[in-house]
Amino acid sequence: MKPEKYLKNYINGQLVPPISGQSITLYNPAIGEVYAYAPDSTQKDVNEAVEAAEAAFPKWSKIGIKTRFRLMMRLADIIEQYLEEFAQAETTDTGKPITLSRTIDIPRSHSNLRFFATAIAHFSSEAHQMENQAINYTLRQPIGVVGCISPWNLPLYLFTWKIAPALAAGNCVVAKPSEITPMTAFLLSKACIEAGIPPGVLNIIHGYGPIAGQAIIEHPKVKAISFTGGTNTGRKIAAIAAPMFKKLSLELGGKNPNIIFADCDFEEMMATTLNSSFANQGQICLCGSRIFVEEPLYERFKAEFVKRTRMLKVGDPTSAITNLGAVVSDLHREKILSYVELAKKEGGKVLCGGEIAEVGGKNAKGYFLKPTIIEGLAHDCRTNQEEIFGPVVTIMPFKTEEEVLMYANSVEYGLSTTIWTNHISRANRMAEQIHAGVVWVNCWLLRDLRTPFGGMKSSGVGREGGLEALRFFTEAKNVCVKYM
Ligand code: TXE
Repeated sequence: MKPEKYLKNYINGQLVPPISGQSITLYNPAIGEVYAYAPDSTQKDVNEAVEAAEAAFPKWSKIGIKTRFRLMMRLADIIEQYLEEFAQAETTDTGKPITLSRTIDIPRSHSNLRFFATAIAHFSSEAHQMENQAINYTLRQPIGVVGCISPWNLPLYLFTWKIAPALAAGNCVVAKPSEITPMTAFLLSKACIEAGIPPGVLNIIHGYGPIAGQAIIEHPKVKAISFTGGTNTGRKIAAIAAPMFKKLSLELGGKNPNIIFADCDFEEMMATTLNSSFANQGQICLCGSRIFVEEPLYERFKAEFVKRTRMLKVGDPTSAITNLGAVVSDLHREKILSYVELAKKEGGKVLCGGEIAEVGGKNAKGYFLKPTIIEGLAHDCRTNQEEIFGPVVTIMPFKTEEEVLMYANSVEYGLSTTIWTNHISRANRMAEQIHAGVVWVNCWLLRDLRTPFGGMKSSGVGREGGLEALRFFTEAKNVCVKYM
């Protein structure tokens, strides 16, 4: 299960080069150098993948839950067996600390497959009786060929999060990982071959979003799209897919509030807040990037948070003691730094970080940034309204629940929120009024795969996770039988 220098598409059970013969250059963000090449696929490759998926669908959709379960569990076992190879590949591709790849990204990927392989066996549909007249029962049938498109921040984790429910429900899939981080999706292709996944059931196309990604969205035979990525991309995808009446699940950006009341468990909150601010270099759509602290706690929080942030180790992601690795690309680092400049112009004071982290040796040319805390900004300035998607957070004091609720809900996004308090009624009151699809009380990123997951407002449309994902990847058909 070794990474290769020249990645291939996985179509109809075969590893094949792109028809164009062109490739995309892949950089190791922690080294700042080219290390591999991915296929620069076009509509022609997508057409072949859709054709293969369409041909595989009749058999796969009728093969039976037990067989689908067995094959998906085998695929999960292979990922687990090669966990170290997958983890190393993920870290090379993304710049994230190896500890994260080993303990979160890859374990969650095989869990996704196991979870949905099992969930489908517990999936049921409804029946509605019309007294003395008729019985309605609802069939939940696989849709056919579906498209799954995922981003670069949690590559295999999010790729499998979409593919697993689609396959478990009996669909055939054409999937595209991010062109910035395609290596573990390529390894997944090899794992599929080893697991004996029937040809055409899963097809993995590599390529640029506006070319290969868009070809998947536009293809008339792709009936449903599950997408995670930027809000602007989601908007473009919706504009193409809506007039074709495709089913859409969009998991987009976030600008999540972290609301800290003075009565919280300080130690637990501090340790988790460091994590929710800077895990994966702040490149998780669920990171809490706006931190609101109740006034009596503000100064104590600020002093401790800055002190602990300064102690975080930025550096070689292959080292087990690194807290923050590299951000995903040079371009992305520029974008993040431009927001720090904007924050200063808007009157913000940089309490720590705000600049490139100089990491020497083999990492001298890598894309590192110091974790950054900014204070003194209004809740409605651009820095506090737009998604930065890096290791940058703002801190702001508040006096009342009403005030902080207004701040929290003032953005266009509505993905997740964290609330820190030991006051149970307040936690429930806040949770009810907050604009977010996911609310954590006294914790962060504690995920039960059975729960609905997704955002409101510009953070997306639809919910993934558990039965929601299985509902999304099936077509409901009601059958009404009259009593005679
Ligand atoms: O994402 P894109 P990018 C946010 C974050 C980041 C910004 C842009 O703020 O800075 O989005 O990141 C494919 N048709 N998030 O540019 O472009 C693309 O190839 C079909 C939040 O990397 O949205 C990739 O596979 N597909 C986020 C996927 O979409 C298209 C995670 C995501 O890429 C396409 C990542 C098109 N026209 C970034 N254009 C989260 N919510 O977790 C692109 N793609």
